[in-house]
Order: sequence, then C-alpha cells, then structure tokens
Amino acid sequence: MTKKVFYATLATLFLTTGTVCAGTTFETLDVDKDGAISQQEAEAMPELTEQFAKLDLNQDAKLDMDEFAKFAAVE
Ligand SMILES: [Ca+2]
Ligand SMILES: [Ca+2]
Repeated sequence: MTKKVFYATLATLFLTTGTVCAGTTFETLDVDKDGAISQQEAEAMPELTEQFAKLDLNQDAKLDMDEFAKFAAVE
C-alpha cells in the first residue's frame, strides 16, 4: 500500500518533470486551459515574463495563441 503510493508519487513527479524538459508549449503553460496564458502562468518561463508586456498586443493581461506564437518565433 505504502509502496504503491510511493511509486504513484514518483510517476507523477517524473511526468511533471518530463513535460517541462520536453519543451514548454502553449498547452503546458496554459495551466487552467482557458485558452490564454495569464501573467501568473507565464511565470513558469522567465523569458516569457520579461517579454509579456511586449507580446500582449491587445493588452488584456493575457497571451492568446497568436501572441504566444510571436514569442515562439523569436526563440
Ligand atoms: Ca490560462
Ligand atoms: Ca493579449
């Protein structure tokens, strides 16, 4: 029982780390899946936070997929 929980936790940690290592995408950054990256969600990526104001063309404090695509193109 305890062992099972341990392995489940380990698997979760591995999956979480694996997602980050595989490259951050719009889908992984959009934690609440509302179709936009909020400033809080952007904090997972320091480079994105730096450019957030510049990328947020319509200044709604969120990056939609088009706005994020410009960041991805720069990288
Ligand atoms: Ca979001
Ligand atoms: Ca925006």
